[in-house]
Amino acid sequence: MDTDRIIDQLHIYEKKVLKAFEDSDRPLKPEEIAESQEMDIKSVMSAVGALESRGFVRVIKDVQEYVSLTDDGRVYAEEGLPERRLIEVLAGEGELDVSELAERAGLDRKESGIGIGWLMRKGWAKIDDGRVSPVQEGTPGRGADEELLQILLRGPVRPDELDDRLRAAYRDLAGRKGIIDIRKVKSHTIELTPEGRRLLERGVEIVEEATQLTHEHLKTGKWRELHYRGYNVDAEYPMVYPGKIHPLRRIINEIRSIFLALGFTESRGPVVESAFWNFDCLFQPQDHAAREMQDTFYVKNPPFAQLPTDDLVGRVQSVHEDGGSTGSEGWQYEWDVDVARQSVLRTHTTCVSARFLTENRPPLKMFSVGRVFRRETITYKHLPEFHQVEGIVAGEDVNFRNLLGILREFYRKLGFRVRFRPAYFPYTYLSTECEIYLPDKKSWIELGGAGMFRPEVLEPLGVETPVAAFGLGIERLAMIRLDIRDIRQLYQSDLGWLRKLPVTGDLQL
Ligand code: FA5
Repeated sequence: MDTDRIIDQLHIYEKKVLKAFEDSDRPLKPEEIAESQEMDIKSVMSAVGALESRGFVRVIKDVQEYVSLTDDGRVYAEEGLPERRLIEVLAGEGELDVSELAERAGLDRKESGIGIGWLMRKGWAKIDDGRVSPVQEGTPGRGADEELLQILLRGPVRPDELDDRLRAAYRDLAGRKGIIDIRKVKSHTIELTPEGRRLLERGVEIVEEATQLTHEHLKTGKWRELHYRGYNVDAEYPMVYPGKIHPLRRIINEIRSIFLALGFTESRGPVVESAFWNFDCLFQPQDHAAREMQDTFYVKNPPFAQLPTDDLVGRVQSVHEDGGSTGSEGWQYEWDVDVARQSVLRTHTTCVSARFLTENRPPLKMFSVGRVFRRETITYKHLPEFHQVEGIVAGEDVNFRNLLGILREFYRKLGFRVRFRPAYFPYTYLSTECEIYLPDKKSWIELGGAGMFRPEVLEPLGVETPVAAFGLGIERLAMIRLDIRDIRQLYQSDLGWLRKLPVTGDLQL
Protein backbone atom coordinates (compact mmCIF):
# COMPACT_ATOMS: atom_id res chain seq x y z
CA MET A 1 0.00 0.00 0.00
CA ASP A 2 1.41 3.42 -0.78
CA THR A 3 2.65 5.59 2.04
CA ASP A 4 0.24 8.45 1.44
CA ARG A 5 -2.73 6.10 1.67
CA ILE A 6 -1.45 4.70 4.92
CA ILE A 7 -0.92 8.16 6.38
CA ASP A 8 -4.45 9.05 5.31
CA GLN A 9 -5.80 6.08 7.24
CA LEU A 10 -4.09 6.96 10.49
CA HIS A 11 -6.16 8.20 13.36
CA ILE A 12 -5.26 11.61 14.62
CA TYR A 13 -3.86 10.05 17.83
CA GLU A 14 -1.69 7.66 15.82
CA LYS A 15 -0.32 10.61 13.89
CA LYS A 16 0.41 12.43 17.12
CA VAL A 17 2.29 9.45 18.53
CA LEU A 18 4.39 9.25 15.35
CA LYS A 19 5.09 12.96 15.57
CA ALA A 20 6.46 12.54 19.07
CA PHE A 21 9.42 10.81 17.41
CA GLU A 22 10.10 13.71 15.06
CA ASP A 23 12.72 15.19 17.32
CA SER A 24 13.86 12.01 18.94
CA ASP A 25 15.63 8.93 17.71
CA ARG A 26 15.53 7.10 21.01
CA PRO A 27 12.65 5.00 22.37
CA LEU A 28 10.12 7.03 24.31
CA LYS A 29 8.06 6.32 27.39
CA PRO A 30 4.29 6.69 27.02
CA GLU A 31 4.40 9.47 29.58
CA GLU A 32 6.88 11.40 27.44
CA ILE A 33 4.66 11.03 24.39
CA ALA A 34 1.62 12.04 26.38
CA GLU A 35 3.37 15.15 27.56
CA SER A 36 4.88 16.28 24.29
CA GLN A 37 1.69 15.66 22.32
CA GLU A 38 -0.72 16.81 25.01
CA MET A 39 -2.55 13.49 25.10
CA ASP A 40 -3.68 11.29 27.95
CA ILE A 41 -1.88 7.98 28.58
CA LYS A 42 -4.90 5.89 27.57
CA SER A 43 -5.08 7.50 24.14
CA VAL A 44 -1.33 7.13 23.73
CA MET A 45 -1.50 3.41 24.54
CA SER A 46 -4.44 2.70 22.27
CA ALA A 47 -2.77 4.55 19.38
CA VAL A 48 0.47 2.70 20.11
CA GLY A 49 -1.46 -0.61 19.95
CA ALA A 50 -2.85 0.29 16.54
CA LEU A 51 0.53 1.47 15.24
CA GLU A 52 2.22 -1.65 16.60
CA SER A 53 -0.25 -3.99 14.86
CA ARG A 54 0.74 -2.31 11.58
CA GLY A 55 4.44 -2.52 12.34
CA PHE A 56 5.17 1.20 12.74
CA VAL A 57 6.25 1.06 16.37
CA ARG A 58 7.51 -1.61 18.68
CA VAL A 59 6.60 -1.79 22.35
CA ILE A 60 9.46 -2.86 24.57
CA LYS A 61 8.11 -4.30 27.77
CA ASP A 62 10.39 -4.15 30.72
CA VAL A 63 10.03 -5.38 34.27
CA GLN A 64 12.10 -3.55 36.87
CA GLU A 65 12.72 -4.78 40.37
CA TYR A 66 12.78 -2.30 43.19
CA VAL A 67 14.09 -3.19 46.65
CA SER A 68 12.92 -1.37 49.74
CA LEU A 69 12.91 -1.89 53.51
CA THR A 70 10.05 -3.51 55.37
CA ASP A 71 9.01 -1.99 58.71
CA ASP A 72 11.23 -4.51 60.50
CA GLY A 73 13.99 -3.83 58.02
CA ARG A 74 13.79 -0.13 58.85
CA VAL A 75 14.21 -0.92 62.55
CA TYR A 76 17.26 -3.09 61.75
CA ALA A 77 18.71 -0.34 59.58
CA GLU A 78 18.30 2.16 62.39
CA GLU A 79 19.18 -0.01 65.39
CA GLY A 80 21.46 -2.60 63.81
CA LEU A 81 20.98 -6.19 62.73
CA PRO A 82 20.63 -8.67 65.65
CA GLU A 83 24.20 -9.95 65.17
CA ARG A 84 25.53 -6.37 65.33
CA ARG A 85 23.70 -5.76 68.58
CA LEU A 86 25.04 -9.01 70.01
CA ILE A 87 28.65 -8.39 68.97
CA GLU A 88 28.56 -4.93 70.49
CA VAL A 89 27.61 -6.45 73.85
CA LEU A 90 30.23 -9.17 73.47
CA ALA A 91 32.95 -6.68 72.55
CA GLY A 92 32.49 -5.11 75.99
CA GLU A 93 31.99 -8.32 77.97
CA GLY A 94 34.27 -10.82 76.31
CA GLU A 95 32.18 -13.95 76.88
CA LEU A 96 28.56 -14.51 77.85
CA ASP A 97 26.00 -17.22 78.29
CA VAL A 98 23.49 -17.35 75.37
CA SER A 99 20.46 -16.15 77.34
CA GLU A 100 22.36 -13.52 79.19
CA LEU A 101 23.77 -12.20 75.94
CA ALA A 102 20.24 -11.97 74.48
CA GLU A 103 18.98 -10.13 77.49
CA ARG A 104 21.85 -7.65 77.53
CA ALA A 105 21.39 -6.96 73.83
CA GLY A 106 17.64 -6.46 74.41
CA LEU A 107 16.66 -9.22 71.93
CA ASP A 108 13.91 -11.78 72.26
CA ARG A 109 14.65 -15.50 71.88
CA LYS A 110 13.85 -15.68 68.22
CA GLU A 111 15.90 -12.65 67.29
CA SER A 112 18.85 -13.66 69.41
CA GLY A 113 18.74 -17.14 67.84
CA ILE A 114 18.91 -15.58 64.39
CA GLY A 115 21.60 -13.14 65.54
CA ILE A 116 23.79 -15.91 67.01
CA GLY A 117 23.42 -17.86 63.77
CA TRP A 118 24.70 -14.86 61.80
CA LEU A 119 27.49 -14.22 64.37
CA MET A 120 28.83 -17.68 63.51
CA ARG A 121 28.20 -17.32 59.79
CA LYS A 122 29.99 -13.99 59.63
CA GLY A 123 32.85 -15.44 61.74
CA TRP A 124 32.43 -12.76 64.41
CA ALA A 125 31.98 -15.07 67.39
CA LYS A 126 32.17 -18.71 68.45
CA ILE A 127 30.01 -20.71 70.77
CA ASP A 128 31.30 -23.24 73.23
CA ASP A 129 29.17 -25.12 75.70
CA GLY A 130 26.39 -22.52 75.61
CA ARG A 131 28.80 -19.60 76.00
CA VAL A 132 29.43 -17.12 73.22
CA SER A 133 32.75 -15.32 72.82
CA PRO A 134 34.05 -12.90 70.18
CA VAL A 135 36.63 -14.15 67.71
CA GLN A 136 38.58 -10.91 67.59
CA GLU A 137 39.09 -7.85 69.73
CA GLY A 138 36.84 -4.81 69.26
CA THR A 139 33.78 -4.63 67.01
CA PRO A 140 34.07 -5.84 63.42
CA GLY A 141 33.72 -3.26 60.64
CA ARG A 142 30.43 -2.61 58.88
CA GLY A 143 29.51 -5.37 56.38
CA ALA A 144 28.09 -4.84 52.91
CA ASP A 145 24.62 -5.91 54.14
CA GLU A 146 24.67 -3.19 56.76
CA GLU A 147 25.84 -0.70 54.18
CA LEU A 148 22.96 -1.66 51.92
CA LEU A 149 20.51 -1.21 54.79
CA GLN A 150 21.77 2.37 55.15
CA ILE A 151 21.32 2.96 51.42
CA LEU A 152 17.79 1.56 51.56
CA LEU A 153 16.99 3.83 54.45
CA ARG A 154 17.26 6.69 51.93
CA GLY A 155 14.85 5.06 49.48
CA PRO A 156 14.23 2.06 47.16
CA VAL A 157 17.01 0.89 44.84
CA ARG A 158 17.19 -1.33 41.74
CA PRO A 159 19.37 -4.42 42.25
CA ASP A 160 20.84 -4.07 38.77
CA GLU A 161 22.28 -0.70 39.79
CA LEU A 162 24.24 -2.16 42.72
CA ASP A 163 27.90 -3.12 42.49
CA ASP A 164 28.86 -6.79 42.91
CA ARG A 165 29.55 -6.49 46.62
CA LEU A 166 26.23 -4.83 47.39
CA ARG A 167 24.37 -7.19 45.05
CA ALA A 168 25.74 -10.15 47.06
CA ALA A 169 24.62 -8.39 50.21
CA TYR A 170 21.19 -7.86 48.64
CA ARG A 171 20.92 -11.59 48.03
CA ASP A 172 21.86 -12.26 51.68
CA LEU A 173 19.23 -9.82 52.93
CA ALA A 174 16.63 -11.20 50.53
CA GLY A 175 17.33 -14.62 52.03
CA ARG A 176 16.60 -13.32 55.55
CA LYS A 177 12.93 -13.18 56.34
CA GLY A 178 11.06 -9.89 56.51
CA ILE A 179 13.87 -7.38 56.04
CA ILE A 180 13.40 -6.24 52.47
CA ASP A 181 10.54 -6.05 49.99
CA ILE A 182 11.00 -6.71 46.29
CA ARG A 183 8.51 -5.00 44.04
CA LYS A 184 8.25 -5.63 40.30
CA VAL A 185 7.26 -2.65 38.20
CA LYS A 186 6.32 -3.14 34.57
CA SER A 187 7.18 -0.40 32.18
CA HIS A 188 6.76 0.17 28.47
CA THR A 189 8.99 2.02 26.08
CA ILE A 190 7.99 2.70 22.54
CA GLU A 191 10.41 2.48 19.68
CA LEU A 192 9.84 3.68 16.13
CA THR A 193 10.47 0.94 13.55
CA PRO A 194 12.20 1.74 10.23
CA GLU A 195 8.73 1.58 8.57
CA GLY A 196 7.44 4.09 11.11
CA ARG A 197 10.43 6.34 10.47
CA ARG A 198 9.76 6.20 6.72
CA LEU A 199 6.16 7.24 7.31
CA LEU A 200 7.25 10.11 9.51
CA GLU A 201 9.78 11.28 6.97
CA ARG A 202 7.11 11.35 4.31
CA GLY A 203 5.43 14.00 6.41
CA VAL A 204 2.61 13.35 8.84
CA GLU A 205 0.30 16.28 9.06
CA ILE A 206 -2.22 16.72 11.81
CA VAL A 207 -5.43 18.01 10.37
CA GLU A 208 -8.83 18.19 11.96
CA GLU A 209 -10.82 15.09 11.00
CA ALA A 210 -14.49 14.91 10.25
CA THR A 211 -15.95 11.98 12.10
CA GLN A 212 -19.48 12.40 10.89
CA LEU A 213 -21.00 13.73 7.73
CA THR A 214 -24.03 15.77 8.69
CA HIS A 215 -27.01 17.05 6.80
CA GLU A 216 -25.61 20.53 7.38
CA HIS A 217 -22.26 19.63 5.76
CA LEU A 218 -24.07 18.42 2.67
CA LYS A 219 -26.41 21.36 2.46
CA THR A 220 -23.75 24.01 2.84
CA GLY A 221 -21.18 22.19 0.70
CA LYS A 222 -18.78 22.24 3.66
CA TRP A 223 -18.17 18.55 3.11
CA ARG A 224 -15.81 19.52 0.29
CA GLU A 225 -13.34 21.10 2.71
CA LEU A 226 -13.51 18.46 5.40
CA HIS A 227 -10.87 15.82 5.83
CA TYR A 228 -12.06 12.24 6.21
CA ARG A 229 -9.89 9.45 7.44
CA GLY A 230 -9.50 6.52 4.99
CA TYR A 231 -10.75 3.07 5.96
CA ASN A 232 -8.15 0.44 6.79
CA VAL A 233 -9.65 -2.74 5.48
CA ASP A 234 -6.66 -4.73 6.75
CA ALA A 235 -7.33 -3.73 10.35
CA GLU A 236 -7.41 -6.54 12.88
CA TYR A 237 -10.85 -7.86 13.65
CA PRO A 238 -12.22 -10.13 16.36
CA MET A 239 -13.06 -13.69 15.32
CA VAL A 240 -16.75 -14.40 15.21
CA TYR A 241 -18.03 -17.94 15.47
CA PRO A 242 -21.57 -18.04 14.19
CA GLY A 243 -23.87 -20.91 15.00
CA LYS A 244 -23.94 -23.56 12.31
CA ILE A 245 -25.21 -26.99 11.50
CA HIS A 246 -23.13 -29.84 12.92
CA PRO A 247 -20.87 -31.30 10.21
CA LEU A 248 -22.42 -34.76 10.53
CA ARG A 249 -25.89 -33.30 10.06
CA ARG A 250 -24.60 -31.35 7.05
CA ILE A 251 -23.31 -34.52 5.45
CA ILE A 252 -26.64 -36.21 6.13
CA ASN A 253 -28.41 -33.28 4.46
CA GLU A 254 -26.04 -33.48 1.53
CA ILE A 255 -26.68 -37.21 1.15
CA ARG A 256 -30.42 -36.62 1.28
CA SER A 257 -30.24 -33.99 -1.42
CA ILE A 258 -28.17 -36.28 -3.65
CA PHE A 259 -30.79 -39.05 -3.47
CA LEU A 260 -33.67 -36.64 -3.82
CA ALA A 261 -31.98 -35.21 -6.92
CA LEU A 262 -31.61 -38.74 -8.30
CA GLY A 263 -35.38 -39.16 -7.99
CA PHE A 264 -35.46 -41.35 -4.87
CA THR A 265 -38.38 -41.20 -2.43
CA GLU A 266 -37.41 -40.75 1.23
CA SER A 267 -38.78 -43.15 3.80
CA ARG A 268 -38.20 -43.93 7.45
CA GLY A 269 -38.91 -46.64 9.97
CA PRO A 270 -38.89 -47.18 13.73
CA VAL A 271 -35.65 -47.33 15.70
CA VAL A 272 -37.11 -49.96 18.05
CA GLU A 273 -37.86 -52.67 15.56
CA SER A 274 -39.01 -56.28 15.68
CA ALA A 275 -36.47 -58.98 14.95
CA PHE A 276 -38.96 -59.95 12.25
CA TRP A 277 -38.32 -56.83 10.12
CA ASN A 278 -34.69 -56.48 11.14
CA PHE A 279 -33.67 -60.11 10.53
CA ASP A 280 -36.39 -62.62 9.52
CA CYS A 281 -37.74 -60.71 6.56
CA LEU A 282 -34.21 -60.45 5.32
CA PHE A 283 -33.80 -64.23 5.31
CA GLN A 284 -31.40 -64.08 8.22
CA PRO A 285 -31.71 -67.46 10.00
CA GLN A 286 -32.73 -67.37 13.63
CA ASP A 287 -29.40 -68.86 14.72
CA HIS A 288 -27.38 -66.31 12.76
CA ALA A 289 -24.41 -64.90 14.69
CA ALA A 290 -25.48 -61.27 14.16
CA ARG A 291 -28.62 -61.94 16.20
CA GLU A 292 -26.63 -62.94 19.29
CA MET A 293 -26.94 -60.83 22.42
CA GLN A 294 -23.31 -59.76 22.08
CA ASP A 295 -24.00 -58.17 18.71
CA THR A 296 -27.55 -56.86 19.00
CA PHE A 297 -29.28 -54.74 21.65
CA TYR A 298 -32.50 -56.49 22.69
CA VAL A 299 -35.10 -54.21 24.21
CA LYS A 300 -36.63 -55.15 27.59
CA ASN A 301 -39.57 -52.84 27.37
CA PRO A 302 -41.50 -53.49 25.18
CA PRO A 303 -40.06 -57.03 24.99
CA PHE A 304 -42.20 -58.03 22.02
CA ALA A 305 -43.36 -56.23 18.93
CA GLN A 306 -46.54 -56.51 16.93
CA LEU A 307 -46.06 -58.61 13.77
CA PRO A 308 -47.96 -57.96 10.52
CA THR A 309 -51.40 -59.54 10.60
CA ASP A 310 -51.53 -60.71 6.98
CA ASP A 311 -49.91 -63.94 5.86
CA LEU A 312 -46.50 -62.30 5.36
CA VAL A 313 -45.35 -63.93 8.62
CA GLY A 314 -46.38 -67.35 7.30
CA ARG A 315 -44.60 -66.78 3.99
CA VAL A 316 -41.42 -65.69 5.79
CA GLN A 317 -41.69 -68.83 7.97
CA SER A 318 -41.97 -71.12 4.99
CA VAL A 319 -39.08 -69.48 3.13
CA HIS A 320 -36.88 -69.98 6.24
CA GLU A 321 -37.98 -73.58 6.75
CA ASP A 322 -37.87 -74.96 3.21
CA GLY A 323 -37.54 -72.12 0.72
CA GLY A 324 -41.29 -71.83 0.08
CA SER A 325 -41.97 -71.51 -3.61
CA THR A 326 -38.64 -69.87 -4.39
CA GLY A 327 -36.96 -73.08 -5.49
CA SER A 328 -34.46 -72.65 -2.63
CA GLU A 329 -34.18 -75.18 0.22
CA GLY A 330 -34.42 -72.46 2.85
CA TRP A 331 -32.43 -72.89 6.05
CA GLN A 332 -34.00 -76.22 6.98
CA TYR A 333 -34.95 -75.54 10.61
CA GLU A 334 -38.08 -74.95 12.62
CA TRP A 335 -38.82 -71.21 12.53
CA ASP A 336 -40.03 -69.73 15.82
CA VAL A 337 -42.48 -66.82 15.74
CA ASP A 338 -41.52 -65.79 19.29
CA VAL A 339 -37.94 -65.18 18.22
CA ALA A 340 -39.25 -62.98 15.41
CA ARG A 341 -41.44 -61.02 17.83
CA GLN A 342 -38.51 -59.86 19.98
CA SER A 343 -37.87 -56.11 20.13
CA VAL A 344 -34.44 -54.96 19.07
CA LEU A 345 -32.72 -51.65 18.39
CA ARG A 346 -32.43 -51.95 14.65
CA THR A 347 -28.93 -53.04 13.63
CA HIS A 348 -29.22 -51.65 10.11
CA THR A 349 -31.66 -49.63 8.03
CA THR A 350 -32.33 -52.51 5.63
CA CYS A 351 -35.53 -53.17 7.61
CA VAL A 352 -36.89 -49.86 6.30
CA SER A 353 -36.45 -51.21 2.76
CA ALA A 354 -38.30 -54.41 3.62
CA ARG A 355 -41.19 -52.46 5.11
CA PHE A 356 -41.29 -50.11 2.12
CA LEU A 357 -41.47 -53.00 -0.34
CA THR A 358 -44.61 -54.38 1.30
CA GLU A 359 -46.38 -51.06 0.90
CA ASN A 360 -45.14 -49.88 -2.51
CA ARG A 361 -45.09 -51.57 -5.87
CA PRO A 362 -42.14 -51.33 -8.30
CA PRO A 363 -40.89 -49.52 -10.20
CA LEU A 364 -39.56 -47.51 -7.28
CA LYS A 365 -36.50 -45.85 -5.85
CA MET A 366 -36.41 -45.32 -2.10
CA PHE A 367 -33.78 -44.13 0.37
CA SER A 368 -33.77 -43.78 4.12
CA VAL A 369 -31.35 -42.21 6.60
CA GLY A 370 -31.38 -43.24 10.22
CA ARG A 371 -29.64 -44.30 13.38
CA VAL A 372 -28.68 -47.93 13.92
CA PHE A 373 -27.26 -49.71 16.96
CA ARG A 374 -24.78 -52.52 17.49
CA ARG A 375 -22.97 -53.88 20.50
CA GLU A 376 -19.56 -52.97 19.16
CA THR A 377 -16.25 -52.32 20.83
CA ILE A 378 -15.54 -48.68 20.16
CA THR A 379 -12.51 -48.06 17.92
CA TYR A 380 -11.32 -45.29 15.57
CA LYS A 381 -13.84 -46.63 13.02
CA HIS A 382 -16.52 -48.31 15.16
CA LEU A 383 -19.32 -46.77 17.19
CA PRO A 384 -22.17 -48.58 18.96
CA GLU A 385 -24.62 -46.07 17.52
CA PHE A 386 -24.18 -44.66 14.04
CA HIS A 387 -26.10 -43.64 10.93
CA GLN A 388 -26.74 -45.50 7.73
CA VAL A 389 -28.24 -44.45 4.47
CA GLU A 390 -30.19 -47.26 2.91
CA GLY A 391 -31.62 -47.46 -0.53
CA ILE A 392 -33.42 -49.71 -2.98
CA VAL A 393 -34.11 -49.54 -6.68
CA ALA A 394 -36.78 -51.91 -7.92
CA GLY A 395 -37.92 -52.43 -11.47
CA GLU A 396 -38.22 -54.88 -14.31
CA ASP A 397 -34.75 -54.33 -15.80
CA VAL A 398 -32.79 -53.39 -12.68
CA ASN A 399 -29.58 -55.37 -12.35
CA PHE A 400 -26.32 -55.59 -10.41
CA ARG A 401 -24.48 -53.31 -12.86
CA ASN A 402 -27.10 -50.60 -12.29
CA LEU A 403 -26.46 -50.96 -8.58
CA LEU A 404 -22.70 -50.45 -8.99
CA GLY A 405 -23.42 -47.46 -11.23
CA ILE A 406 -25.73 -45.84 -8.66
CA LEU A 407 -23.22 -46.31 -5.87
CA ARG A 408 -20.33 -45.05 -7.97
CA GLU A 409 -22.36 -42.00 -8.91
CA PHE A 410 -23.41 -41.37 -5.30
CA TYR A 411 -19.83 -41.50 -4.03
CA ARG A 412 -18.58 -39.47 -6.98
CA LYS A 413 -21.00 -36.70 -6.08
CA LEU A 414 -19.50 -36.70 -2.60
CA GLY A 415 -16.00 -36.55 -4.04
CA PHE A 416 -14.94 -40.18 -3.50
CA ARG A 417 -13.62 -42.90 -5.73
CA VAL A 418 -14.53 -46.27 -4.30
CA ARG A 419 -13.63 -49.84 -5.16
CA PHE A 420 -16.02 -52.81 -4.99
CA ARG A 421 -15.19 -56.26 -3.79
CA PRO A 422 -17.31 -59.38 -3.48
CA ALA A 423 -19.09 -59.83 -0.16
CA TYR A 424 -21.73 -61.89 1.54
CA PHE A 425 -25.05 -60.87 3.08
CA PRO A 426 -27.78 -63.44 3.83
CA TYR A 427 -30.33 -61.30 1.97
CA THR A 428 -28.49 -60.49 -1.25
CA TYR A 429 -26.94 -62.25 -4.18
CA LEU A 430 -24.79 -60.96 -5.90
CA SER A 431 -23.34 -58.98 -3.00
CA THR A 432 -20.61 -56.41 -2.77
CA GLU A 433 -18.87 -54.09 -0.36
CA CYS A 434 -17.48 -50.71 -1.31
CA GLU A 435 -14.29 -49.48 0.22
CA ILE A 436 -12.04 -46.46 0.13
CA TYR A 437 -8.31 -46.29 0.76
CA LEU A 438 -7.06 -44.43 3.85
CA PRO A 439 -3.49 -43.40 3.08
CA ASP A 440 -2.92 -42.50 6.72
CA LYS A 441 -3.80 -45.93 8.03
CA LYS A 442 -2.48 -47.59 4.89
CA SER A 443 -5.64 -49.65 4.78
CA TRP A 444 -8.98 -49.91 3.07
CA ILE A 445 -12.04 -48.87 5.04
CA GLU A 446 -15.43 -50.36 4.37
CA LEU A 447 -18.07 -47.78 3.52
CA GLY A 448 -21.08 -49.90 2.79
CA GLY A 449 -22.69 -53.12 1.63
CA ALA A 450 -24.95 -53.74 -1.34
CA GLY A 451 -26.45 -56.43 -3.49
CA MET A 452 -29.50 -57.75 -5.30
CA PHE A 453 -32.20 -58.94 -2.87
CA ARG A 454 -32.55 -62.72 -2.98
CA PRO A 455 -35.81 -64.35 -4.08
CA GLU A 456 -36.12 -65.60 -0.45
CA VAL A 457 -36.51 -61.96 0.57
CA LEU A 458 -38.63 -60.79 -2.35
CA GLU A 459 -41.08 -63.66 -2.67
CA PRO A 460 -42.69 -63.39 0.80
CA LEU A 461 -42.93 -59.61 0.29
CA GLY A 462 -44.76 -60.22 -2.96
CA VAL A 463 -42.22 -58.35 -5.10
CA GLU A 464 -41.81 -59.73 -8.60
CA THR A 465 -39.11 -57.48 -10.04
CA PRO A 466 -35.40 -57.42 -9.22
CA VAL A 467 -34.44 -55.11 -6.34
CA ALA A 468 -31.00 -53.57 -5.99
CA ALA A 469 -30.26 -52.62 -2.35
CA PHE A 470 -27.50 -50.86 -0.48
CA GLY A 471 -26.68 -49.74 3.07
CA LEU A 472 -23.88 -47.27 3.67
CA GLY A 473 -22.23 -46.01 6.88
CA ILE A 474 -22.45 -42.24 7.21
CA GLU A 475 -19.95 -41.58 10.02
CA ARG A 476 -17.24 -43.37 8.07
CA LEU A 477 -17.97 -41.12 5.13
CA ALA A 478 -17.89 -38.06 7.38
CA MET A 479 -14.57 -39.17 8.80
CA ILE A 480 -12.95 -39.18 5.40
CA ARG A 481 -14.74 -36.09 4.22
CA LEU A 482 -13.67 -34.07 7.26
CA ASP A 483 -10.24 -35.63 7.34
CA ILE A 484 -10.52 -36.84 10.91
CA ARG A 485 -8.51 -39.78 12.14
CA ASP A 486 -11.02 -41.01 14.67
CA ILE A 487 -14.76 -41.52 14.24
CA ARG A 488 -15.38 -40.49 17.89
CA GLN A 489 -14.39 -36.92 17.04
CA LEU A 490 -17.83 -36.52 15.48
CA TYR A 491 -19.53 -36.94 18.86
CA GLN A 492 -17.06 -35.17 21.09
CA SER A 493 -18.43 -31.60 21.03
CA ASP A 494 -14.91 -30.40 20.38
CA LEU A 495 -15.66 -26.68 20.11
CA GLY A 496 -12.20 -25.76 18.84
CA TRP A 497 -12.63 -28.13 15.93
CA LEU A 498 -16.27 -27.27 15.25
CA ARG A 499 -15.50 -23.54 15.18
CA LYS A 500 -12.86 -24.01 12.54
CA LEU A 501 -15.26 -25.73 10.16
CA PRO A 502 -16.68 -23.47 7.47
CA VAL A 503 -20.22 -22.21 7.98
CA THR A 504 -21.35 -22.93 4.46
CA GLY A 505 -19.99 -24.44 1.29
CA ASP A 506 -17.70 -27.39 0.95
CA LEU A 507 -16.92 -29.12 4.21
CA GLN A 508 -13.61 -30.41 2.93
CA LEU A 509 -10.94 -28.43 4.78
C1 FA5 B 1 -25.09 -53.69 6.54
O1 FA5 B 1 -25.46 -53.09 7.53
C2 FA5 B 1 -26.02 -54.09 5.46
N1 FA5 B 1 -27.37 -53.96 5.92
C3 FA5 B 1 -25.78 -53.28 4.20
C4 FA5 B 1 -26.56 -53.81 3.02
C5 FA5 B 1 -27.76 -53.24 2.71
C6 FA5 B 1 -26.07 -54.87 2.27
C7 FA5 B 1 -28.50 -53.71 1.63
C8 FA5 B 1 -26.78 -55.36 1.18
C9 FA5 B 1 -27.99 -54.76 0.87
P1 FA5 B 1 -22.61 -53.64 7.27
O2 FA5 B 1 -22.79 -54.32 8.55
O3 FA5 B 1 -21.38 -53.95 6.50
O4 FA5 B 1 -23.75 -53.87 6.28
O5 FA5 B 1 -22.69 -52.08 7.53
C10 FA5 B 1 -22.72 -51.15 6.48
C11 FA5 B 1 -21.78 -50.00 6.74
O6 FA5 B 1 -22.08 -49.39 7.98
C12 FA5 B 1 -20.34 -50.40 6.88
O7 FA5 B 1 -19.74 -50.55 5.63
C13 FA5 B 1 -19.76 -49.25 7.62
O8 FA5 B 1 -19.53 -48.16 6.77
C14 FA5 B 1 -20.88 -48.88 8.55
N2 FA5 B 1 -20.65 -49.45 9.88
C15 FA5 B 1 -20.81 -50.73 10.27
N3 FA5 B 1 -20.53 -50.87 11.56
C16 FA5 B 1 -20.18 -49.65 12.02
C17 FA5 B 1 -19.81 -49.14 13.30
N4 FA5 B 1 -19.76 -49.90 14.36
N5 FA5 B 1 -19.51 -47.82 13.41
C18 FA5 B 1 -19.60 -47.03 12.32
N6 FA5 B 1 -19.95 -47.44 11.11
C19 FA5 B 1 -20.25 -48.74 10.94
